[in-house]
Amino acid sequence: MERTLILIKPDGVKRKLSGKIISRFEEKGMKIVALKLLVLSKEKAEKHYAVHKDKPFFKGLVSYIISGPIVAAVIEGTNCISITRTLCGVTDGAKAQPGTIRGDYSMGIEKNIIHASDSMESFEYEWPIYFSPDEVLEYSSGDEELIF
Ligand code: FUP
Repeated sequence: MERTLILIKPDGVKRKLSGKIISRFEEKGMKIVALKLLVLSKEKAEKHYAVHKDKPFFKGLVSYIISGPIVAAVIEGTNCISITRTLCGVTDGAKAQPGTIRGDYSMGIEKNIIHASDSMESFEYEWPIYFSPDEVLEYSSGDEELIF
């Protein structure tokens, strides 16, 4: 089954939206297989966003993502990478469709509430920044045939 990494960013946690956001993925049918609240180190933040290291927004992005607690989760479900991205909406909250997480909760491009891996390669690169293998669980929720 496909997996993806989501991060509820410091604005989402401080605005107390974590429960609502996690519910969206659960209600859609995805299963949480790893979950934690943490403050990211600068080194890990720079590793996560290494692909953007030459961009003008890199410094601000790193200082924002380490500015407070984040919720990290690995969620699982058929095609969950693309479905999760659809539920998040486009990067800029000002342009994201209503009904998406960013469309409903974000007004801008930096404080855009949530991160979700954009590909299998990104997921494989990102998840070990947040979890050790024994923190990512295998279990059956028992409702798979009702959802997929
Ligand atoms: P996404 O995959 O939707 O998270 O978007 P990107 O990988 O393109 O960007 C990663 C993060 O960089 C975004 F969540 C917000 C931030 N960003 C800016 O702050 N300014 C920009 O112009 C583009 C992205």
